[in-house]
Formats: sequence, structure tokens, C-alpha cells
Amino acid sequence: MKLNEFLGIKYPIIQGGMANIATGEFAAAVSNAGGLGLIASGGFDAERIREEIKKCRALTDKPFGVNLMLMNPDVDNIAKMLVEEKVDVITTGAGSPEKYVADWKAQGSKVIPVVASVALAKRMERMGADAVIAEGGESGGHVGEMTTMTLVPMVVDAVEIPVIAAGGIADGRGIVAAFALGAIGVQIGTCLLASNECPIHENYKQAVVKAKDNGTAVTGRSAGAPVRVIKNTMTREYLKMEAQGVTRDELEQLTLGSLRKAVIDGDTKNGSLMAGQICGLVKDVRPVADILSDMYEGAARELERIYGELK
Ligand code: TUI
Repeated sequence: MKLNEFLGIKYPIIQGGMANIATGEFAAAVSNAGGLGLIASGGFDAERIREEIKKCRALTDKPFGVNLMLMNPDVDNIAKMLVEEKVDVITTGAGSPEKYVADWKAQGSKVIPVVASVALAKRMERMGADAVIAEGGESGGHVGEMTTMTLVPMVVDAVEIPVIAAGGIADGRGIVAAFALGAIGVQIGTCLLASNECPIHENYKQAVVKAKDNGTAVTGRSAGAPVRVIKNTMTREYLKMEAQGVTRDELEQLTLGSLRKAVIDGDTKNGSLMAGQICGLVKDVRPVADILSDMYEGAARELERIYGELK
């Protein structure tokens, strides 16, 4: 199966959820550029997401989706609202969407859960998911333990439904690698943070561009909620406190409202700048359309190079 044909889009590329960042306007920009734009739900309630869906519909006639972050306190209402709104695609993250899948499928949405393990991928297939996104811990935000390189082929072998790779992909080489592992497409987030259309503070974009290979760290492992972010004053303090074994409450105090600090205020010292390890490969801020077309054309070039070397 071809992901672009299945979703009715130009490129086999899905935008990642990106809590507090991916608005209806941004999702429309990605869909208009030929990928599948997604409206994020992390940080928003059901009615706010409904408004974003309406904005997105006004800005594009292309397919788009909503990512349901399952740790969202308003998750049941959002799931119900998604049945009413009949969006083209629903992806999920940070949990298992089992209790919602049948209703979403019944009204015609394509359901593509993000999984970080083989076990969840198999469960999602049994529940009737159309495909799964296998996301490695290179990703930004909430992460699992497996890497993309190890998780993707294991999920591909374990399920019959199509697999989309996520985590550590930001150019044509990443696309080719994902296809080589058996995926039919990719989900990208970090490289889209550094786009003209991305509605984050300019300081956040520059932090992504400046970050090097080891510029991110995973905070929150001890609290059972591992989150990959760009290293800064706040994360260094957080990791120190985590190593000292301070209480969850104290750690929460440090991160309270920190994503908004990064996204809205551009506070790169104390904000939570969620980004994946591939930020070291992202060198400048560009239009979404250029990022997607360069990735796709880069993949074709890389395939020719590899073929030439193998012959
Ligand atoms: O969900 C994500 N990435 C996210 S969500 C997010 S919002 C947030 N804000 C503040 C703190 C924490 C999160 C930012 N980034 N990616 C998909 C993903 N899902 N990664 C890992 C998982 C996952 C992990 C465990 C999915 C299921 C799971 O276990 C469920 C089960 O029942 O096995």
C-alpha cells in the first residue's frame, strides 16, 4: 500500500502531533504543502480543538487529521467530539486508544495510533487500526525506550497493517532508511518546528537550528513520563534534582507551564523546548513546502546513489 494514495496526499509524510504548537492553521499549511497536517490536542480542550478543526477546514481542501494525546484531561470529550467532526485521520499518542477506536472507525475516520512497542502495535491491529506509527525514542516530547532503527522492523514483522516510521527523520536519507526498514511512510516533527509557518516563538526555532547532535536530553524518566527536550538551564536543574531523588511534586513545580514558556514567551532558558535528536541536522528555518519537497526529492536522489553503489 502507498501511504500517499491511502491518505489522498502528495507525499508519504505525516506531521507529528506537537502539543501546544500544531494549530489548525499550521496543520492546513502542512496539508497544502502535500503532507498530512495534524491538529495537536495536548494542552487544548474539546471545544478549542473543534475550533481549530473549523479553521483548518477553512484554509485547506486537502485531507488533514487530529492527534489525540491520551494523557489530556479532557480526553473523553475530545474523543466524542472527533466522532461528530468526522475528521479524515485520527492519530493518537502517549497511551492506548482502545476504547475509542470502534466509534471512530464506524463514522469513517482512518485511525493510526502511535506506538512505542511491538505489544501495543499488535493490540492496535486487533482493535481495527488502519496502520500504526512506530515512534522511536529519538523523537521529541513523550518517548518510549526503543530506537526507530530497532522498533520499526520489529513492528513491521509483528503486524499485517502498514507501518509508518517516526523518530530521527528529517531528510531524504531518513525517508529511504524508513522504507528500507519496511515502513510505507514517515512522520516528522522536529524539522517542521524550524519552518516559517510554525507558530512557535522565534527563539524556539533558533534553539532547534543551533542544537547539535547531543543537544537534547530526556527528562521525567523517574516520574514515568519521559520527555525529550533541548537541554537548557531548566532541564539541567531537572536532571540534577531527578538524580537526587526529589519528589514528583517538586519536579512538577519546575516544569509547570514550561511548554507555554517555550512556545509563547520564547523563554529558551526555563521553557520546555520539546524536540528530537535529529535537531542536530536542522540548519535553517524554511517554508514547509520546501522542507517536504526537498525531503521527497532527496529520497529519490539517495536511492539512486545507493543503487549505484550496490551495482
Ligand atoms: O505522544 C507522543 N509525544 C508527545 S505527547 C506530548 S504532550 C506532553 N506534554 C507534557 C508532558 C508529557 C507529554 C509531547 N510529545 N508520542 C507518541 C508516543 N506514544 N510516544 C510514546 C508513546 C506511548 C508510550 C506508552 C504510547 C503508549 C504507551 O503505553 C500504552 C500502553 O497501554 O501500553
